[in-house]
Amino acid sequence: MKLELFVGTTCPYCHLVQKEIEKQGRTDVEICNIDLSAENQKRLVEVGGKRQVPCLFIDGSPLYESQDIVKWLRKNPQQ
Ligand SMILES: N[C@@H](CCC(=O)N[C@@H](CS)C(=O)NCC(=O)O)C(=O)O
Repeated sequence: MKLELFVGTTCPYCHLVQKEIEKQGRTDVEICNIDLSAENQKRLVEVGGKRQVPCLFIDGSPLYESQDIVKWLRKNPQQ
């Protein structure tokens, strides 16, 4: 399963999700920063339909909302 987390550098909701990833010790989530890459920002808007971060792409399907992302990460631990 391919996991990509779109984040912003100063976004507190993103930091919360990234903390959960650290806490779980996950190495299967690629971080895509939209402030550092115009390409990441373009892909987020094209696929997700909005520029809001955080957004987790699960095999290319976007999941918005930090609490929903944390819930999903807890339900789907790294294999
Ligand atoms: N309820 C959302 C709030 C996310 C949010 O407000 N993100 C801000 C950055 S801190 C954002 O992306 N704002 C730009 C936008 O919504 O287009 C969550 O918990 O994920």
